[in-house]
Amino acid sequence: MIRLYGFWRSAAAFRVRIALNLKGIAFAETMIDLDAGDQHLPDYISVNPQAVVPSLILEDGTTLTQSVAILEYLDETHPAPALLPSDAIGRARVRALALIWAADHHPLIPPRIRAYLRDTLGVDDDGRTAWVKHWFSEGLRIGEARLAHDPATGRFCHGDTPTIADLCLLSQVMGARGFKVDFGPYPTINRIVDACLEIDAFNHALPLKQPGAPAAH
Ligand SMILES: N[C@@H](CCC(=O)N[C@@H](CS)C(=O)NCC(=O)O)C(=O)O
Repeated sequence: MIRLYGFWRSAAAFRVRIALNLKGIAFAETMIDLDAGDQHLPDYISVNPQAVVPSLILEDGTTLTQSVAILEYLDETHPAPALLPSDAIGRARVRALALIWAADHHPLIPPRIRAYLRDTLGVDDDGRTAWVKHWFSEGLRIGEARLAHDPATGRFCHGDTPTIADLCLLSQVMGARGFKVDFGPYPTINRIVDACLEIDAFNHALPLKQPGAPAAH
């Protein structure tokens, strides 16, 4: 069976979990405790030398890394339901939206970044929280501006079926909620998130529903 290396709180693993669920692909998940630093243990480094989750181990033993590359692989090998539009312009729009969150904003907030702010730059708790909330809010502000008045936006980020843009949006939104970011200014995003969470594949993949998550948040 396919094995996902993830962590309950990991935004990048969350994206992959949603895609596996949407496509009905059976998988087992091994949780790498990022709070305990288990991503740096030799056993995991031998899986993913970058010391991050997710990693996806295919049935033939091939290891895939980088969540967006994994999403594209899953979409190519399991085409239904499609997570990318059938037209090139649509695919470019969806990838551009996905990369706002997965490439421009998520990389500013993971544990290794916060550890560097604390240990090397001496940024205190309040400063690190302000940093994280700022970059979450920026990703949401830019996403809202891109989505709100674009006729290509539908029930979801692109049209009326979920795409990889929605997976990347949801992963940022759940992290931002954890940091109590104000969602008032983002009505289009709130509407899309509600639509996603009506789908079991999204719901069952939620960070707080994974083993190891705190019972109440
Ligand atoms: N671009 C990578 C990001 C991977 C990443 O940063 N994962 C985080 C969890 S969401 C992680 O494992 N962080 C460990 C650390 O920062 O030490 C992807 O999309 O897969």
